[in-house]
Amino acid sequence: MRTTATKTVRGEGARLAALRLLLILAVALVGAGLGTLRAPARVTAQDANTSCAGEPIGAGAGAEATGSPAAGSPAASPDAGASPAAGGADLNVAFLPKDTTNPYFVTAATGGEEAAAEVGGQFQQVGPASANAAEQVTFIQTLTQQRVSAIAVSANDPDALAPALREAIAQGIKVVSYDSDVAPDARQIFVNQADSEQIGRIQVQILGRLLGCEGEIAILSAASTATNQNTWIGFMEDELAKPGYENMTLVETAYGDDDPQVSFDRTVELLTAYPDLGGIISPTTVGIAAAAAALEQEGRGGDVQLTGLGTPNQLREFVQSGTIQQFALWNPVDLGYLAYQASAALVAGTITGAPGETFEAGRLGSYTVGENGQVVLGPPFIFTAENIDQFNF
Ligand code: RAM
Repeated sequence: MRTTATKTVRGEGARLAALRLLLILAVALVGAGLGTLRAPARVTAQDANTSCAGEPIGAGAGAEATGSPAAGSPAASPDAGASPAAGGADLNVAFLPKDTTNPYFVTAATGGEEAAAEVGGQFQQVGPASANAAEQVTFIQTLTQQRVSAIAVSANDPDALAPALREAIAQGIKVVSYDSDVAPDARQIFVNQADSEQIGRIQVQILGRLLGCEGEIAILSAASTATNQNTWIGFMEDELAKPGYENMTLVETAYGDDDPQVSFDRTVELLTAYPDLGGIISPTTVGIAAAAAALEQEGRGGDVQLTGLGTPNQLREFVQSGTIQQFALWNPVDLGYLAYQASAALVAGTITGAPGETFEAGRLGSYTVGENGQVVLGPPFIFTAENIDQFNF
């Protein structure tokens, strides 16, 4: 019995050892497979944190690009540094996003609501159902007639909205632009999600690394008049002009109008027009999600590299399937929260929009108004397969 038992134990031991070996081999093979999936064939031995121009990725404007975009669904702290003077019946802030159906703005609105609850103000979000500047003008006029205390607007066009916003200011309404700026004399504060230069450059830096600094690339943007995307594209082109990008060529900038179907169609058209296309940058959460779906439908996921700006919730499936390896963003909840806090501070008279002024933005802490009335939320964050599951927005 003992012998048998010993044999059995030995036999099990051998089987276990064999299983362990198989497991190690399997892990190694899966690891190698994942490595292939995550690192496309064209990637060179380049340092993963260095751009094609030999600079640290995300560098510039004095901010680290790897800071966390904070909690996915931050819980409001009941006594988190509210601005008491700003609350009350007089504080009625209206958010006017590019469009109200875009999940990015729906998420940002939750931050606005959170701040409103903290400071005791009212919150409403109104706007067009699709990204449309003319319709935004009509909403501005209506809000002006309603005499809201502040309008926080993300502009589909910096100039088309300006006359109506100037009229609102003339009537004593405070105007904050957030996400996408308007002409500087048509608002008091611009709440920028991150440094525009850094946002623009980081997307080229990511794609350059994925492509080993060579190949044809295209940009799939939002509306052709969108202030934020056009500013970022300017910095993308500047980045591409640096030494190190000689073998990367921007073949076209297409516009999907922040419309999922139009963005999808533009992506398919790009694939047809440029059979050798190596990568696409889509600096819009709507565009990048639609482009990822189009790449997968066309069987080009993982073959044509895709990066840009997106929300973790919209891109999770595409990161899991390997169509997207890296993309950037900030926390839209915090953006909405900060836009509301800045509006409240303007209404309270704590700030006027002059450079150097400071105000308390609840759980986000203290902010200083910079040049040109700009308040910057924080650095952009790079999402990857490794960290995406930590975020829920
Ligand atoms: C879209 C909008 C928005 C932009 C994000 C990244 O949701 O165009 O303005 O900031 O993408």
